[in-house]
Amino acid sequence: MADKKLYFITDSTLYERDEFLRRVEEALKAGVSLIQLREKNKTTREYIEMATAVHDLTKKYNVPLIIDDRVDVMLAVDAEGVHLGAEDMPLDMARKLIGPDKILGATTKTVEAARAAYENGADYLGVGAIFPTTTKVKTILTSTDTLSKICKNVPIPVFSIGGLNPSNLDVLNGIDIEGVCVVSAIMKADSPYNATLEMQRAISQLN
Ligand code: TZP
Ligand code: MG
Repeated sequence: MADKKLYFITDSTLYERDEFLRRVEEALKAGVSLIQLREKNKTTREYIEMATAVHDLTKKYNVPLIIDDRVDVMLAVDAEGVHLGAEDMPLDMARKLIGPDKILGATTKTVEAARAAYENGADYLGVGAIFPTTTKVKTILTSTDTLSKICKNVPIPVFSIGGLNPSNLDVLNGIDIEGVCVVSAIMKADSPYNATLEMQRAISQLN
């Protein structure tokens, strides 16, 4: 099986702009597979400005940039995809707006929601939170049993998320995930570069 992927989701609230961008670039240098820009408190203008700056970096490293929540921001900066949850634009509408080639991600917490997301055009799923998280998010815990059932019942890639770090990834052993999403494990690390390498090492040991 191909190596599982590391999907880095950002949180810019923790740092000044330059330090935030420096950390994002460290994660890119260390080889994250995907980046999601996740902004909850910015105006549309600010979201677009940050997305443009992050997209300049991700293009340099040839890593797809996914925009959280906002189809309009994703289209405005021509990012590679958008990630939508249950309170965001319905997936079928988003698919119509973004066309067939952009990446459409969806958050799901049940097998039924996962099937529906697939049928409505999602290209991949985020499933969690697997563990409690310190990142600001409205979420509930999702068991590894549900994660495993979702992987077996949808034909698209599934990423696990929520409180994951190199020391607890072993709960994912034997589950057919595409990869792992993290915010804190990279974003809050002393060295995002080293933290990315450590996550990759832990991911590579999953079976
Ligand atoms: N969705 C479910 S948990 C979560 C999101 C966006 C946050 C994950 O952050 P962390 O810091 O990796 O626990
Ligand atoms: Mg959302």
